[in-house]
Amino acid sequence: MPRQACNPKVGGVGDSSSGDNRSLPDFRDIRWFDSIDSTNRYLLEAARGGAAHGVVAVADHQTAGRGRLGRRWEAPPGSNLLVSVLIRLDLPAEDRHLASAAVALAAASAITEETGLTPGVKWPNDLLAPDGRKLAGVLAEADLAGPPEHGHPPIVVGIGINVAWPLSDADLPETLVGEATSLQQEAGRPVDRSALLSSLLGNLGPRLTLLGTPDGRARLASDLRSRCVTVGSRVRVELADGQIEGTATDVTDQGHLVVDTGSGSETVVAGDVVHLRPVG
Ligand code: BT5
Repeated sequence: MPRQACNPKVGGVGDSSSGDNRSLPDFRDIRWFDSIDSTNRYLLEAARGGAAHGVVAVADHQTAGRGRLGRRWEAPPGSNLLVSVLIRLDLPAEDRHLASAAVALAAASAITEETGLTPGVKWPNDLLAPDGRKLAGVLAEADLAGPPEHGHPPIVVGIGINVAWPLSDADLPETLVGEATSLQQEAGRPVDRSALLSSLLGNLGPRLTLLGTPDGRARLASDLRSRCVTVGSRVRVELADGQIEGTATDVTDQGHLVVDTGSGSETVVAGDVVHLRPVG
C-alpha cells in the first residue's frame, strides 16, 4: 500500500528534514510524499481543513495522477517533478485561469534557468519542446465548496514536469509515442529535480503576487502572450458546447485565446486546444 497522504514529510527544498526554508519565504510549508494518489487531491483536502495559501505538496510518485477532464498523468516513480500549490487569493472567477498560467510561466522560467531550454507555452498551460512534444502539464482545480478566502474558493494548481522520463519513445506507452518528451531527453544530460523545484518556487512567488492584483494579472496575461506558441498555430478547440477550428491569432489582456475561424474571430475563455499538424 502506498504511503498515505496523512504522513507527509515537512521541510524545505533540498532538505526534507530541517524545515529550513528561508530562501523561499512564500513557501514555508512543503509536504513531501514518497507515494500518494494525487498531490492535487491531497491539497484540495488540506484546503478543506484550513491549510494556508502557499502550502506545497511534492510527490516522488502518484498512483492516480490527474490530468484535465478526467485524464491521467503518467510518471514512473522517482523520475519526474510532481508538485501542487494551494492558492488563496483575491482572484475573481473570470481570472482563475491565470493561476495555471502563473505556474506554467514560473515552470518555463525555471526550466530555462536549470537547463538552458526555452519551452513554449501551449494555451492555456502545457509546456512544449520545440518540436511540439509535451514537457509538462498543469491542472488547476478550484474547490467551490471549500472555505473561502477574500470571498473566493481555494485553488490548487498542480504541475507535472517530465524531468528524467521518457528518455526515448521506447519508454512510452503507445498512446504517448511522439507526444511526450523530457528535460533530460531534450537537454542531453540529467537534470536535478531538487534544483528545478527550488527554481520553480522561486519563480512562482513573484507571479502569485502578480496574480493577486488586476494590474499584476494583466502582466501575467501579457507574459502568457509572449511565451504562447499556440498563437500562429492551426488549432482545434474543444469547447463545453462543441468545437471550433481555425488559426489562433492572439492572447487577450485577460489571457483568453483568440481564434480566427475563417468566418470571424472567437475568443476562447476555457477549452481543450489541439495544435493541428500540417498534413503531408
Ligand atoms: C495535464 O492534463 O496536462 C495536467 C497534468 C497535471 C499533472 C500534475 S502532477 C501534480 C498534480 N497532481 C495531479 O494529480 N496532477 C497534477 P491534460 O492536458 O489533460 O493531459 C493529460 C494527457 O497528457 C493524457 O491523457 C496523456 O495523453 C498525456 N500525458 C499523460 N502523462 C504524460 C506525461 N508525463 N507527459 C506528456 N504527456 C502525458
